Amino acid sequence: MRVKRYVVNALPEAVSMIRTDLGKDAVILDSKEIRVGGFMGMFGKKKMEVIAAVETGAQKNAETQQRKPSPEVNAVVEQILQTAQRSNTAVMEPPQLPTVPIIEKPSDKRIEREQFIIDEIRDLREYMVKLTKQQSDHNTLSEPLLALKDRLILQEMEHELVDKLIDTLLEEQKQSERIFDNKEVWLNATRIIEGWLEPYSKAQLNTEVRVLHFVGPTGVGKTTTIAKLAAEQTIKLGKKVGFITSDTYRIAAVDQLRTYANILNVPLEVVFSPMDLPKAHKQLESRDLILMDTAGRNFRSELHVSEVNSLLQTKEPSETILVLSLTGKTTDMAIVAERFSKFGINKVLFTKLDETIVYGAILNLILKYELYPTHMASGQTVPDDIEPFQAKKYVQMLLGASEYE
Ligand SMILES: Nc1nc2c(ncn2[C@@H]2O[C@H](COP(=O)(O)OP(=O)(O)O)[C@@H](O)[C@H]2O)c(=O)[nH]1
Ligand SMILES: [Mg+2]
Repeated sequence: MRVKRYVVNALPEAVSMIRTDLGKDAVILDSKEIRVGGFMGMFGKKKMEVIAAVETGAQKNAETQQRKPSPEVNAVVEQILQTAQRSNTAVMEPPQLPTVPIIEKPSDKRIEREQFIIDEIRDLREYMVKLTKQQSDHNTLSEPLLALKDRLILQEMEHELVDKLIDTLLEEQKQSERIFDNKEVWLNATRIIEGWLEPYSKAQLNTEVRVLHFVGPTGVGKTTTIAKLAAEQTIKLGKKVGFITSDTYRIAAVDQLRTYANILNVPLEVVFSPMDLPKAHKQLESRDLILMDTAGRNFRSELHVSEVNSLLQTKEPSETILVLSLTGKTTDMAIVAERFSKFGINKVLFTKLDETIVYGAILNLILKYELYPTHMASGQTVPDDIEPFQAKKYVQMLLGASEYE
């Protein structure tokens, strides 16, 4: 085996030298960043040290010979190197070219190992493309746009949406033939996101509807929200409200709603199965508005979603509101939203905004599942800690500091 060491500025430089010196069969055994010159190891110039090798004829026949990568592997590596060359990112480590002991006849094990290597290289390639994208963001995005992008990613706004926003801003910037400063980026981003939310921003409770159902996972705040809304409807609007609860899995759950019912002087009906519903509605015939509480279940299971849905069938116009807490995990919230949206539920109420500083999930869910947000709840106090959803206020929370307004 012939081994040669190269000290270059960037990896692509070494690749062409290796090709010329050692031929196309050469492989890179190692590469690392080093410093050349300088004083006691400091202030040196950054360089890359690349060790390459090529097998000699004699060794090729030996039993323990190292096999060079397959053509597929080589093709992928070639692509990676081209990507690196294009992006001029000298510091990117190349994937280590694999050397695998040869086995005389192709065996399952060998195929498996080869597949493993191909997968590894594919992963590396994806990682490199991502790095290149980040690098190119840093090259092409202005400081204010980069800061906005970083913030929105921390806010867990979906990457696709972040990219769409940044692309729109870049386009607007191009048309105005100048670079937006912080204030302009903030104001334009506000306008664009408010525009996205515009179709969903008039989702107050439908006053035509007499029955409102509240569904959602355990502990998100359904019962508390019902109490808050009931207080608003009775005290502020003078409406006659009635409660129904089907949350009979926990005794305490009924007691919790009963306590609010007593305080607000609202009649409460408890139903154990869909069969009890007509009677409950009959009892509450004279009420202007009926708020129905349901049990939180594992709504990642479609069965539970359809079960709760069967409880919500009423003869008269009704509306179902999905309650989601912002303290939930974004992915869990998305699964629940998707399940319920399949059943035609399109209203959502977000709770516990007071317990987080990450608000991206609201935007993601509204846009992805076409959900109309009715309210935002930010605290445990009944009845004060709830307000109708306001896109403007929400976008300010998402984008942070409103000092530019
Ligand atoms: N911090 C905060 N806590 C809330 C909010 N809404 C409800 N909670 C609390 O969350 C807990 C569960 O609420 P509950 O109404 O019983 O949830 P349910 O299981 O969905 O009916 C209670 O301790 C509530 O006081 C909110 O907006 N913010
Ligand atoms: Mg409850």
